[in-house]
Amino acid sequence: MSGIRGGCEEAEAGRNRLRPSARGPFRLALAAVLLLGPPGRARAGELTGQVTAGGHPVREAVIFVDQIRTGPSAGRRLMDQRNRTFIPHVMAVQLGTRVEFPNHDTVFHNVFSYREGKRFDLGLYPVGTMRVVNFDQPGLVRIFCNIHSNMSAFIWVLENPYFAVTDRSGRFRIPNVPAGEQVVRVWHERRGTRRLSVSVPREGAVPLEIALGSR
Ligand SMILES: [Cu+2]
Repeated sequence: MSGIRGGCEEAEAGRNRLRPSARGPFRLALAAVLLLGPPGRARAGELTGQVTAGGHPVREAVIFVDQIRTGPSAGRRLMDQRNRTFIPHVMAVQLGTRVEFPNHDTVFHNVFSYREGKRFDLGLYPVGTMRVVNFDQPGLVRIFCNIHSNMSAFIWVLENPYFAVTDRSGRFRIPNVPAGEQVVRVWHERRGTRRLSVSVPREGAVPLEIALGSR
């Protein structure tokens, strides 16, 4: 928005030099298009690619743009409990997102997080009911169940919306990343982390092939 405003001021200045005429508004619009590109198109690129380890695709890796803070989200997401498993196992959310933890299982669970990031303990709650957590602190949250020690999940709470979790084939796509030099971080539960510097163009996609440790 501010970029477009700035462009109009430049176009206005140009118009003054060109002498006002009946075609002024058209020239102004043309100048704005030449300066800024078509209206509504942000100065942002897209990160796409694949995360691999030892030549194999890595699913459930989190890719995110670091060091950009946008406002918090008012969004809601869901982490289900079925068959003594958290679904999904890995999630990334924007700061301020409320995550629902419904119990759709046949047994009680007691969901908690006690280490870094958001800490909470939802207590025991019956099948068919739900608890909600507001993720209002950035960072990685490790989630467990007090009753079932093999249950675990991870939620990355991020300060901007530029993130993705890789799919089954290790692929990801992050649209609308602000142009410029950006720090991109990659995390996987067992394959470790990577940190890259990526030059994001004002338009178009940057293909990334990211290899993690093959342990
Ligand atoms: Cu449980």
